[in-house]
Amino acid sequence: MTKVVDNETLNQVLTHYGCSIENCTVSPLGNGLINDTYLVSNEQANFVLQRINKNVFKNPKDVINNAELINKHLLSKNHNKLYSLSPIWQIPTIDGQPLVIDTNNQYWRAIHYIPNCFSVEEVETPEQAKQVGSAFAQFTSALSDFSATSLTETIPDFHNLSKRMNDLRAVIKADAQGRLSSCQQLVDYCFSAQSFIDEVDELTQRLPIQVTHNDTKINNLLFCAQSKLPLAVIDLDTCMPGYLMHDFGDMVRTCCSNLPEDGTDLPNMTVRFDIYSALSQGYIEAFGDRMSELEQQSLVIGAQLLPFMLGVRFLTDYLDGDNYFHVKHENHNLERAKNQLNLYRLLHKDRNKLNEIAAEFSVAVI
Ligand code: GN1
Ligand code: MG
Repeated sequence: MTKVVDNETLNQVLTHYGCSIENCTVSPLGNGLINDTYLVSNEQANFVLQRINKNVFKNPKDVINNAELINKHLLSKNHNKLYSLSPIWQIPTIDGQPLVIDTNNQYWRAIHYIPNCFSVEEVETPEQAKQVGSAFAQFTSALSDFSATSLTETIPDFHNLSKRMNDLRAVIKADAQGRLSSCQQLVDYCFSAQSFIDEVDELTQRLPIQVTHNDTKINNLLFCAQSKLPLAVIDLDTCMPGYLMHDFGDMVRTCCSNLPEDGTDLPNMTVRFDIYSALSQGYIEAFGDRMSELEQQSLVIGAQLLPFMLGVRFLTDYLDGDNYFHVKHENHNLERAKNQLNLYRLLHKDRNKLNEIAAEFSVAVI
C-alpha cells in the first residue's frame, strides 16, 4: 500500500469539514502502518484527518462506531473521576455525518487534535516506562464494565496466533512474488517454535476475555508537554475483546528493544530489562487485584508472543507482496520480520528472568 492522496480528493474531503486546501495546511502525522493520517491546521483550529484503510478494516463504519461508544464510556468515567486520561473525540462533518466517502470510495474521518502534547518513539527511562504501563492499565480498567458485546470485531482473529500461522502457510504455498527462497530460514524458524505456539493456544483457552486496546505500541500514547505525563490513549481501531497479555506484550515489543521495529543492527539488539521491569510494575500495580493470578502469569507469554506474532505478520506480508503494511522500500517487511523474530528469540531465551521480574510485582488476589 502506498500513501498517495491527490489534492483534488483532499480538497473534496476538507470541504465537508468547512475547510479547503487554500485556507489550511495539511501535513502527514504520525508513523502508522495502516491508515493515512494528516494534521489539518488553519487560523481557527487544528484537527486530525484520517483515511481509513479499507483493505484492512473491511467495514470502516464499525471502526468509527466502536470509537464513539468507547469514548462515551471513558468520558463518563472521567466525569466520575474514575479515569484521569482524556477521551479522544471524533468530529462530525458540517452536515453532522460521522465520515466522508470520497469519489474513490475511500472512507475519511476527523478526530479532535489535542494541543500541547507529544508522542514518544522510544521510551527513555524506567520511570517513563512505568507511566506507560500504568496508562494502558487504566484504559483497560476503565473499560472493565463496558459491554464487550456492543463492540464490533473490526478485524476478526486479530491476535489469534494459530490463524496467523495458517496465513503464513497460505502465502508460502502461493509464493506469489517468488520471495520464498530469500527468507526460507526465517520461515523455518517460525515453524520451529511450535511448542511455544501450543503453549499460547493452551493458555488462551483459560484466560478471561477483557476489552483490550490491541495496539499498545508506545506511540499510541500522548504525553502532556508541560507535565510530561501520559495524557491520552489514542488509536482505538482495534479495541476489541482480547487478553491482557496482548496489550502488555505490545508494550514490551515497542518499549524494551534498544532498536526500532525495523532496525537492522540485529547483532547489537538487546532487551532493556530495566524498562521491562518498570513496565511490569506500572501495569500490574495499576490493575491491583483486578488482574487475576493467571493473567499476571500470562504477561510473560504475552511479552514473547507479540514480537513473534508481528514477526510472522510482517513475514506473511513480505511473501504476499506488501499488500497490508505501508512499506518504504522493497525489503522493509522482511527487515521488520527479522527484527521482531530476533526480539522474540532474545525474550524467549531469557523467559526465566522475565518470570522472576514479574513475580517481584505480582499482587495477591483474594
Ligand atoms: C499497525 O498502523 P498502526 O501503527 O496503528 C498494525 C498493528 C501493528 C503495528 C506495527 C490494524 O498499527 O497491529 O502492531 O502496525 N495495525 C493493524 O507497527 O494491523
Ligand atoms: Mg493502530
